[in-house]
Amino acid sequence: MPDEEVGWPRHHVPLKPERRPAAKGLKNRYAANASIHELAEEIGRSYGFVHRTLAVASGAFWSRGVRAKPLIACPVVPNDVRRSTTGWSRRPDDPAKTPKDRELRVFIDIPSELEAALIDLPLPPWRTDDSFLATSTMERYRTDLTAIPQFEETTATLRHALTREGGGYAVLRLGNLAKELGTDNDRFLRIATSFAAEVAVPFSPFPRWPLWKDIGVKVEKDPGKSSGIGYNAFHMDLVNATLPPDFTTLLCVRPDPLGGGPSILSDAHAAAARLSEDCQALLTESAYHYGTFFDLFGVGEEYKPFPILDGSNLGKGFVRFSAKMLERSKLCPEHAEAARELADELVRGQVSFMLQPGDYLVVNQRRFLHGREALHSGQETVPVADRRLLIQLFLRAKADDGPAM
Ligand SMILES: O=C(O)CCC(=O)C(=O)O
Ligand SMILES: [Fe+2]
Repeated sequence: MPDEEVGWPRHHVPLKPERRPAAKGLKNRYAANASIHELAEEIGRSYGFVHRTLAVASGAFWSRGVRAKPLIACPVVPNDVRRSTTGWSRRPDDPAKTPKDRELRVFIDIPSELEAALIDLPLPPWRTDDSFLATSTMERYRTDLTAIPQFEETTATLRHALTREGGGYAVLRLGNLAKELGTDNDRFLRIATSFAAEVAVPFSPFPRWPLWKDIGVKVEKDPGKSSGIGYNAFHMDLVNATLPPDFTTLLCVRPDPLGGGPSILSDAHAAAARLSEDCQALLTESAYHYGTFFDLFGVGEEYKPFPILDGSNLGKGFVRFSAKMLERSKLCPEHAEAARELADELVRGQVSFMLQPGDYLVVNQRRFLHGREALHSGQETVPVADRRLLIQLFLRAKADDGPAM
């Protein structure tokens, strides 16, 4: 493999400042075990280009087997890799791209022809059935949307990004639709819901809440929790349920106007695989707990205590973890230490990017854990109506999708 052993550049020309965030993103993906070939395919550039960029960005390479250890945590890439540099991404309908290129994309643009058709599409309101999107709505949306050219290709790209080997998250860029229709417009939300429904079945675990739940900014809340202003550490949503949502999805209505709060993602299985066997063994013990469980629907029972790793199914299934337990749950010292090592590995392998208005982040909770860097200081000076706002929707895998998804 050409990317197994790579030379150590001794002298290098510093990267131009505008290239640095993108280069850091590549470096993080490489650290998270993506190969140079995969990275080249994802961003639509050559192997040599990625190789040179990584060489200049890190000054060194490690062979894939040993490189985890020398990595320095790179907590923030302040800008979205693809948005911050022009020429790094090509649209999915770019005829110059091969089908393979198209399928390896994590940031997925909506082809302009599809965008135009969606803006005019009169999708009907949805119905729910016991907190799940009704089958009749799923079928109706599917019929209306699959009639539009490029819809099926785009949703296939999305599903592939979420389930391919090493994959597990994607950002569908609905920004133009959001600008055109407005994010508080029912039709915009129906379009987002129809994309979600092509991945899995939308549902709300909170019986009295609507399908989409607001995540705003509350200065008075525990800063490390949802809608708090601080660092929201790596976690899976509803970690203490026997059946957490298979996917968690976050649609950005407004980023932090002060410029903070990049999203962070990390491959949970890759992080666990870098731990020692002793540490992994501790994580397979039912010694962990986090949070409360109250009035939830469609996510099974409360799970307490739970193992972080499924010992009978290592490398698959949920890595049932929230780094928030390190500060908020009482754990015995050796189990706490193993959990801390996992949290460190997640940070070492993380990618980060800033969600822009209309960006729709979809995370396969069986593969990746998510979180968010702190918002910028000074949130109390921002009027509530101008603060960062995401809306969240959970998805349950369709029965025929199998456990590996
Ligand atoms: O604010 C974010 O970007 C993530 C929020 C989150 O993960 C949560 O509320 O569970
Ligand atoms: Fe979350």
